[in-house]
This record gives sequence, structure tokens and C-alpha cells, in this order.
Amino acid sequence: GTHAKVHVGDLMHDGQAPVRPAPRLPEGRLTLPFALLPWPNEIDATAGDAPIILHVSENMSIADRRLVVSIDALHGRLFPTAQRIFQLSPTLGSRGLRFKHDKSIKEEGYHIDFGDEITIISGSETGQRYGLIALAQMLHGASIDHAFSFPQTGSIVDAPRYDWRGCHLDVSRHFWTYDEVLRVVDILAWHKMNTFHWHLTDDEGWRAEILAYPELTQTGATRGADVPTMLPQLGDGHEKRHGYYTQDQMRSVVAHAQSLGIDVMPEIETPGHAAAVLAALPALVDPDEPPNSYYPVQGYFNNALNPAIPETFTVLERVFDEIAAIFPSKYIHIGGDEVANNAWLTSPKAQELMAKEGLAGTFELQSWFLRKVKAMLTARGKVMVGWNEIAHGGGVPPEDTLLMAWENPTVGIELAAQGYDVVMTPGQAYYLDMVQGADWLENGAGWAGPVPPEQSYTYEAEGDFPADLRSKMRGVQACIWCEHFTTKQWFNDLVFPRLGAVAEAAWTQKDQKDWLRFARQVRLHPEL
Ligand code: TNX
Repeated sequence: GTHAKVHVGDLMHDGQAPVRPAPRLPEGRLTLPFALLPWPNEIDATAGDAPIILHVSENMSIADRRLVVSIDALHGRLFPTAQRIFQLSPTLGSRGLRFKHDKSIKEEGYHIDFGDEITIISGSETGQRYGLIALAQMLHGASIDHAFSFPQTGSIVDAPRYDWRGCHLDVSRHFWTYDEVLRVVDILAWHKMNTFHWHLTDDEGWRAEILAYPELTQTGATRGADVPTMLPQLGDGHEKRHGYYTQDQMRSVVAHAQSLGIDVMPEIETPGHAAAVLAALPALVDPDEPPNSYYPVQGYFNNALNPAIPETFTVLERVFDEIAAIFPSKYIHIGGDEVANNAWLTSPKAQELMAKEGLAGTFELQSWFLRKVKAMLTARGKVMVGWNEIAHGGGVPPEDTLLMAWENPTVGIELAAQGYDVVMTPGQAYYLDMVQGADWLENGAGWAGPVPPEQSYTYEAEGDFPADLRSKMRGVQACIWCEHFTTKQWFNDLVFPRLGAVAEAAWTQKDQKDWLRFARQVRLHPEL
């Protein structure tokens, strides 16, 4: 259902909105109860009775009509039991919908004028889509809950705060089926997010079909198979541990996302978090390195690709060839996180390479490796994206490199000072696998937690950035790690409402953010 358990500070409600008086706008006017998430940047409207069904005239152009049908279908998929919101009709009913195109409105922006007719004005298809989604949300909210009205007169003038409005999904630790991935994309579209970061590989499983190396999915997509670990594996109760996506399925996910204005950025984890690769392709292991000789925080022994094995680069070249052909995104994420700080020190081949290249330790070797990986991406016209540890040991040239700052809220500022572009995704606010409640009753992670929804909502990623580094901060992202999400129920319990909090942080200007207004709406979100 659409009703989730919500922890709102001291309020704990089951399927109920927190009962609070409507928060006041700065001018002292009551916030009107429209269902909108993310909240728009300018709204000045009077509330009326919902038309419930908005009639769409047959005079509309094919392109405009196609967009209406696509957003109506999105609504239908997300809320199959809800009343339909749009109706194509030759006669205008209570209120008609019209589009105007105005090139002076910036790329992702839109305006809506509410009157006898409802007019969406936009400068691009993207902006038009966001206007329609806003309208769909207001109609949906009004149709399922009388606490929400629909605007009678007035207007919305809206455009996003940040360009990068991302959400990551880990499909390695828990395998989310093709259909579930499509649904996640739908959920992101509904929240006006524009980047789906697909974490396709990790120690526990490789999930992307690679024609050149069928072993990667034959062996590597069996979660936990032959992966020696120091620590007990998390979440043995996973509903789905095994599986992978065919190349056709990945292409379909890309096409589906594109139809909703979402870019799909694939992640292939290097050099760490690669236990599944090494289990599938044992030729990539230095035969003279003792097994179980090092392990990173998550306990998987010897889990880093070895830069001294030439075949490592052959495999990566072919993997990137196939990945680049499937994903048109200009970005490929290559991981780069959590390599053990003594990785490779017991590999004779790695030692030889380090001596030859004059590399002082694990992280200088890591940087040497990552510079080669970056060159592979550059050769394919792609921008390299990675986790913040890429900067260790010298790093890679900051030009055309985008780093995700995850470990804490300040590392992003340090990286920006080093010249990197950054996306802010600190665990303390934007990791949706962290437990939400101080009672620790949930099936979630704890290294940065608990992270109550109010913390995700009120956190300001840009907060401590000095003015001269602001432009390096490209936006924000939620990360959905899935070691603990053994079932869809756990996913829903932890991802919501915090995904909406991150979506609003990505879209809505600081002066329009309002935790109580947000909290009134959380029961309207779709679920997986
Ligand atoms: C750290 S974030 C990791 C992930 C885990 C996550 C759990 C990052 C780049 N590495 O491998 O899943 O914590 O919260």
C-alpha cells in the first residue's frame, strides 16, 4: 500500500500523517495543502475543489499528448488502484489542460498557470515533463486524500536547485529483478530525480552480462559463491541472492529511464569490492600471493583487482567496451572505495611493479591503476566518476573526474579544494540503508546512523562550502546499499520517506524547505 510507517522525531505514526497545524510561510500566510514532492520553488495559489479528472483536449499535438499519456501511465504503474488522473476527451470537462512552449524558460524549469484552464509553460520537453509530474502529483494527492486540495487560481514557477539529482541502487548485495529496477526508475521520475546510479558489481555478485566473459555472471552472479570472507556475511536471509541482467534488459532499463528523462550511470567497481570478479576469473589473481592475506573493512579477503596482472586491463577494456555500448550516459562510475590499506603488499608481482614505478605503497599503486582506468574511459568519451577515496595516494587528474563524497559531510569540501567536482552523498544524511530510529529496531546499517528522516531532510549539503568552491558542488544523491535489505519490505521501510527528503534537497531551494510541510505529505509516496 502507499501507507508506510513514519518516524517523525517524537511522533510515530502508522499510516497517518503527523497531525500538526499547517506551517506558516514567511509572509504569515498558511501553506496550502497541495501534494507536491519535491516542493516547487515558487507557488502562489488558492485552493479549490479538485477537478479530480483533468480533461485533455483532442486538439493537443501528438508530441504533447504522448507526454501526457506517458505521465498518466507512470502514475498508473506507481498507483495501480488509484483513480486515473488524466482523460483524453474532445470536450473540455471541468478544466482543460494546455501547453505553451517558451524558449526563455530554462531547460528543466516549468510554469503552471491555474485558472479556468490549466496551462503548463516550458522551454523544453524536460521542463514540460516536470510540470506534468507536478500536476499529476497534485491531482493524485487530492484524489486519494481530502486533506489535499487542488489549486483553483494562481501559479507555480519552478526550476531545480541542482543539476545532479541522483539515486544509487546496489543490486549486488541483494539482487533486484529487472521489473523492480524499472519500478525504482519510475519512483525516481516521480520525485523529479534525473540520475540513476546502477551499482552493478560488488564483492557479493556481478550482475551485468558481459559477452566476452560469461564467467562473470555464470560464477560471479551467485551471491557469496567462493568468496572468502573474514566476517560473517550479512543478510543470509536475502529473498534474492542470485541473478543478473542480460544486455537486452540493461538496454531496456536505459530506454525506459530515457523516456522519463533519467540518465542511467553504470558502476563497475574497481579495484576493490571485486571478490566476485576474482572468484569468476582466477587468472586475475597473482598465483604467488598467499590467499587471505589482506582484507578491507567489509572482510572480503584479497578482493582488489591486481594492477600488476596485465590481464586485469584486458578484462577491463572489454568490460568497458560493452558497458559503453549499452549505456549512453557520459559517465561511468568505477568505484574506487574501500581498498584495504595493505592491499597488494603480499603480491610479488605487485611489489615488482611498485619498485619499477617508484610507488610508495598501496594508495600510490591504487592511483597508478586508476589513472589507467581513467584513460580507458577518456578513450571511450566518458567522464570518470568514483567514490571519495580515489583521491588517496595522489589521485587522478581532476579534469573530467567527478567524485562522490560519502564518508562524512566535510570530505566533499576537501575534494573540491583539490579541484574535483563533487556530488554530496554523505552517509550521515543520504545513505538510505542506515537505521532511522534511535531504537535500532530496523534491519539497517549503523556506521553513520541512526539517520532519522528529519536529519536527511534538514541537512544542507552545501552548508559549509566556501563561496569559491560552491560551483564544484554539482548536486546531491541518495545511496541505497542493500546488505540489510533482505526483502522488499525492508527496502520500503528504510528508503521511504527519506528518498523524498533527498529528492527535495536536490530540487528545492533552502528557503522553501519546510520539514513539517514535507512530513504532512510523506504518506503519499509510491513504494517498490
Ligand atoms: C560503505 S559507500 C560502502 C558500501 C556499503 C555501505 C553501507 C561505499 C562507497 N562503500 O560498500 O554498502 O558503506 O552503508
